Amino acid sequence: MPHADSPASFLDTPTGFRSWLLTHDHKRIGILYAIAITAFFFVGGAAAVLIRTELATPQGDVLTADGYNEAFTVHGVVMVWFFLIPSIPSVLGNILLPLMLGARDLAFPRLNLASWYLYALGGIFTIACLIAGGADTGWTFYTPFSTLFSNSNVLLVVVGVFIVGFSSILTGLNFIVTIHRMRAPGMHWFRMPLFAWTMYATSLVMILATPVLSMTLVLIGLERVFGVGIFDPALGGDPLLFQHLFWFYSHPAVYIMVLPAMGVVSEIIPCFVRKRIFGYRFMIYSIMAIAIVGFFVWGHHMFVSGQSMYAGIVFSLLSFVVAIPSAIKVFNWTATLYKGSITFEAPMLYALGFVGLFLLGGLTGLFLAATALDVHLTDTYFVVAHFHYIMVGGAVMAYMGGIHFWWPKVTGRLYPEAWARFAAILMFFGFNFTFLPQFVLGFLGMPRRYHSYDPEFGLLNAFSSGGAAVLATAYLLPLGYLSWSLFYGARSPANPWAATGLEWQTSSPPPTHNFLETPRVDGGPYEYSPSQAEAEAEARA
Ligand code: HEM
Ligand SMILES: [Cu+2]
Repeated sequence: MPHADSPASFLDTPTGFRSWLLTHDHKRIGILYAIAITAFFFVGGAAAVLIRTELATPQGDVLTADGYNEAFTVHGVVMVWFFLIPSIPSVLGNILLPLMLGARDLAFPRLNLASWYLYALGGIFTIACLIAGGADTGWTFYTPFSTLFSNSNVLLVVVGVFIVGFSSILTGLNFIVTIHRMRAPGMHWFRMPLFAWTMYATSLVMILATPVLSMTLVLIGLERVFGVGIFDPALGGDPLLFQHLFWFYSHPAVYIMVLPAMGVVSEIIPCFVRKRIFGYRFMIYSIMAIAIVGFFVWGHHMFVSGQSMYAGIVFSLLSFVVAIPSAIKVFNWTATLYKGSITFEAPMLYALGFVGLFLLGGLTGLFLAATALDVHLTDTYFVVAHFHYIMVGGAVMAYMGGIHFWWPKVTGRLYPEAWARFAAILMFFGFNFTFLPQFVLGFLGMPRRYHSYDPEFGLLNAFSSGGAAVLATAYLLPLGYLSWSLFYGARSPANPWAATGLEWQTSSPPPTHNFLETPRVDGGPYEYSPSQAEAEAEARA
């Protein structure tokens, strides 16, 4: 309830540049992340524009072959490590987790600030690699290419990714301790919002898997600089070892990207349906199952690598198993809609977009998990389409939904709703326009990572590039109207959506320590009622 003597917001005090760069406030650190991550999104986006411009026609006429390799390497490295992995946890998680738990900050505020500086330092190394001329290994740094053949800039980007990994580990540690130790009185485990649960599961993956990646990157450095034989057969090493180590991290990492997205969607849907989420406990079991089983499926990236056929069969089966909890979640979101009082505000449009696109991404993942089919589809555009449906259609959609949903909470301002709905719809169409043709292209046999291609693939690629232009426009729109709303948007009440989470019980924007009095919790997280929905509908009529 905002009133005249409502406390000063975290945005207003203290003032000055230094107070931001040395802040210990989780909300301010979240905003620092948001700024850095948005910058990287546009760096990665610029590379995507280059890629799609080159692929608009079959001839390799825009970039050289090497230039193209560098473009997709920057694109992948930046989008995965500097945008998607940190995005939801570091921005929304940082800002919301303490608020949702009724805490005054994270458990280790200084460590939290250190994580941001590590992120920035890793980013500097990566940009330095770009300025030095770029690397061309792809975001996966496969050996022996990265150790024997690529140029030495690959070391700069490997160091950058190594450093940003520590940012991830420290954030995970911080979240886990916060969730264990700092929940408000009455908030027991099965009263936590699902977003907090996904932060918990994601943090576990971050601290268990990321060190494996860090170690692998160190080994690349050792081989490249000192000639220690780890991956190079001539020195007694094994190149496949790299793929095992890399995917042991990187498959769980796709759940670092998508679990938080599921958390965001689980907050948005009940709010705009005015119903409790369907199957709350099953949602939690599914979240944990995904996080755990996700550690045992990495070999599905290696079906054609020459790994043993029996290993292939086991990895295939386990990959089907990991789809079950994801399917449960899709079912539960859908069941939440059933007989709900649904309204289509912008965050809800993004959330619904997520459910549909994630479903398509997940189902095509099953195609790829079938070993016989994967021999045909691996390293084709089918794979590119598949992971973009998960990572962009899924995770980026949810991130955008979350930014809109909590924008009034963090900034104290409302954004222009009509523009926001228009951008959400444009993004959905632009996305499908770009990536749906790529399923067909891959199925017809177009391989990924070539800068020119057979003219028979021309039409579908032209579609895809056209769609990319639409999608790029859709991504620029929120940048415009959200910045506008910072200065000219109407003031938001504390709880503009009439949502139930603890974060909505404090003023918008919240005071530095979040709550004037520690909140007490005596019920579940989604106590929306049908009678409330009816009253609202009457008020609107
Ligand atoms: C957050 C958003 C995104 C993420 C996380 C992402 C991630 C990735 C990754 C990991 C790759 C693999 C790179 C490689 O081949 O090694 C890739 C490839 C690609 N991405 Fe994205 N991407 C995103 C957005 C976009 C957008 C908006 C477009 C188009 C406008 C796009 C177009 C492409 C294309 C064409 C390739 C294929 C490059 C090739 O293999 O020839 N991506 N992306
Ligand atoms: Cu995988």
